Amino acid sequence: MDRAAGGPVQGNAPGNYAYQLAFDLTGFDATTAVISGRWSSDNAGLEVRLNGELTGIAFEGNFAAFSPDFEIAGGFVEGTNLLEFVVNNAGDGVNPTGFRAELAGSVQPLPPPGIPPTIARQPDDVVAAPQQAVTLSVTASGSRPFHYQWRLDGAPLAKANGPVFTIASVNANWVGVTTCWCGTTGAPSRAGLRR
Ligand SMILES: [Ca+2]
Repeated sequence: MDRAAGGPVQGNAPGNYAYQLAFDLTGFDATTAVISGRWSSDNAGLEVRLNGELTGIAFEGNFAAFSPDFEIAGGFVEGTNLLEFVVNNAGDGVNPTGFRAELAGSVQPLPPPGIPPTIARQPDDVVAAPQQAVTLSVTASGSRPFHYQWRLDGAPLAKANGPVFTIASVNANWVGVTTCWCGTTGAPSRAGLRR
């Protein structure tokens, strides 16, 4: 790691490195997964990504000391997940880099068969301007598999069969949806989920 007397500088080229951890949540309820931990790196810890999405976690990089504790409590999927720590190795030439992390995780097993699906997390209320993009989402719980159907004033919408529904450009035709999601707490469940 250090320059040997008269020898070459050892280490790695400058640039960004992604330290990857893959794990399989098959058989587990990914909506209940949580990873907590702390990390440090040489040099700056630029970002932490879960399944390609930024988590908002970064650390300035001080290899002698760990970051404050962080927690990732969303963004997990059933099946294979990929957690990535992106570390920059600074400088103009080859020099040492490093990464260290302490992680702990928890997840609940999938429910047994026979538990009817319910919406565990309702869509957030949305107030949108014309031509704005709107994304609505629900989190379901209960036995798998889930079958989703988003509806507008009771009428099923085409190609709206997942937990996330995006309207690319809101116009007057979507007022029913807007009304629905801005309504009382119980209203959104009308439109969410069927089995
Ligand atoms: Ca370095």
